[in-house]
Order: sequence, then C-alpha cells, then structure tokens
Amino acid sequence: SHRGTTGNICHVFKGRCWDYEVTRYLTDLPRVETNCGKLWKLFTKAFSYKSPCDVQLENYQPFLEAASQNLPENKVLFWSGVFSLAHKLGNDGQEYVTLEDTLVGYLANSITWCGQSSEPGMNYTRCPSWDDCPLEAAESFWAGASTAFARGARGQVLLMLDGSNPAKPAYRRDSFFGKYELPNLSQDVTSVYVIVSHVLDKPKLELCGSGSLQSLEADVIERGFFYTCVDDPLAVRHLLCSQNPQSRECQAILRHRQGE
Ligand code: NAD
Ligand code: CXR
Repeated sequence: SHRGTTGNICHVFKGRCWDYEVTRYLTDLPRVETNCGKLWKLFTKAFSYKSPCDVQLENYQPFLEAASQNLPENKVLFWSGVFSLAHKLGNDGQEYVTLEDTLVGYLANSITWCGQSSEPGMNYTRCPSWDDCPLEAAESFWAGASTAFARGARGQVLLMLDGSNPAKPAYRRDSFFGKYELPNLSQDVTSVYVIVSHVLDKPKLELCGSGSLQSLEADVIERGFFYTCVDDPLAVRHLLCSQNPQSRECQAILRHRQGE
C-alpha cells in the first residue's frame, strides 16, 4: 500500500502554477500562455472519477499540450538515477533545464495523485504503487511528460548517469530516459553529452566506454547524434565535495592543490 493523493492538491497545483507564472524561471525559460484553472481541469480530467489504474498515455495529452513550453537550445539536462545531483548541477534552470524546471514537471514533481470512481473523484487515503497497475497506467504521466520534453530539446543535450549503483546499470533501455527520452529526441538535437557521476570513495562500477555506456554510445550514434562521455567532470566533483568535504577523494584534491 502507498500514501494517497497529496492533501489540498488543488491548491498546491494552482499555487505552484501561479507562482511559476509570476516568479519562477523568469529569465531562464519562456512563459506558457495559459490559465492555471484550465490546466487543473485538464490535468484532473485525465484520472479523476476513474478507478486508479484506468489511465492511458493519451489521457494526459490535452494537459501536456496546454502546458507545452519552448526549451532553450543547448541547455536541456536528462538524468537517470541521480535526481538530486542533476538538479544541483542544473541550478534551477540557470545552468541547465530539467523536466522538473518546466511547467509540466514543476506542477507534478513530488506530489501523488490517483482517481476513484466515487466522490470526490480522487483517493486521498491510498494510491496504488507503480507495481499494482499495468505498466501503461503506472507510467502514463511521466512517460507523456518525458516524451514531450525530449521532443522539445534542441542542440546539445546533457545526460547525467549514476556509475556507482550495484543494483542498476548506468544506462538502461527500460528507464524513462531509455524508453521515452532518447527515442524522442528530434533531428534538432546535434549531440548528447553524457556525464557519468560516481559516489565519493565508492567503487566506480561503470566508466565511460565500459558496461552499459557502450550500449548508450551505440544507441546515440545510431540515432545520428554526436556522442561525448565524461566521468566526474570538475563541476560535478566540486558539487559532491561541497556536500562531503571530508571524503578521501575530496581530501586528495585539497592536498594536490596545496602542492603536497
Ligand atoms: P530513474 O530510474 O532515476 O527514475 C526516475 C524517477 O521515476 C524515480 O525516482 C521514481 O520517482 C520514478 N519512477 C521509477 N519507476 C517508475 C515507474 N515504474 N512508474 C512511475 N514512476 C517511476 O531515471 P529514469 O527512469 O531514466 O527517469 C528519469 C528521466 O525521465 C529524467 O530525464 C526525467 O526527465 C524523466 N522523469 C522524471 C520523473 C520525475 O519524477 N520527476 C519521473 C519519471 C521520469
Ligand atoms: O520527497 P522524497 O522523495 O521523500 O525525497 C527523498 C530524497 C530527497 O532528498 C531528494 O533529493 O530523494 C531525492 N529525490 C529523488 N531522488 C527523486 N527522484 C525522483 C526526490 N524526489 C525525487 N523524484 C521525484 O519526486 C519523483 O517524482 C518522486 C517524487 C518524490 O519522491 P519521494 O517522495 O520518494 O515520485
């Protein structure tokens, strides 16, 4: 069992929407010409007053179309398995733009929702976990959002992956990135710049050119894009070290700088 629809979701959604319109990303992302009440209606129409698993990908299309947004060239950042680090690098859209910086992702990120056929049309007590619904229902919102986001990307795109997870390869064809983002990049994309990040002081299980990153390179090139891959670039290493300056790897950088 799983927690239910986020309390006051209507106010959270509309409040986020108004805030986005008036104060958020003003210089970093184009505005969406829309109306928050209308977006809420289109969003809830996809799932409310239906049983919780009764959602198809198409249900969210009217919402996704109404909330669609142009994306800045060369700034789109995809990620898999590294939510918080990728968002730190993106720095609220100032460096890179993630799905969660766009209106669609901003409205939905970290809230829970599901329908029920009886009043009030949403279940505030319990929502199914992803495994309880057919794949399509479980994935439908984020699959549609990821697809639309990928279609809008232009120029060089970035992808941040986790090279230290013993349970999951860095690149998986069955991740949201593998299933909905890479296959939907348009010919307006020129190249894919991959950042493989590694947990400090832990084994670097996959590096550029090894393991699943070989499959990624092949899949990217097959789609006609240039491919670059970098392990732990300094910008990322410094973000990690700022959170854990005592780690062995960060201490080694300091000693090096002090000429030891
Ligand atoms: P990932 O493995 O890190 O998964 C991302 C998140 O998706 C997980 O943290 C989890 O909250 C959720 N998730 C995992 N399995 C799910 C399922 N079966 N159904 C619904 N949600 C599930 O990386 P990924 O799969 O490659 O997805 C990340 C990429 O896709 C990003 O580039 C992003 O643009 C997009 N995305 C974002 C979200 C989000 O919650 N903000 C969710 C899915 C996809
Ligand atoms: O809000 P929490 O995530 O409990 O956050 C737990 C930690 C945070 O510190 C955050 O940095 O996990 C990180 N995190 C993720 N890694 C992540 N991946 C996806 C936070 N949110 C994440 N998401 C998105 O946020 C997904 O849509 C997910 C939602 C909140 O997830 P959860 O409640 O587990 O469904």
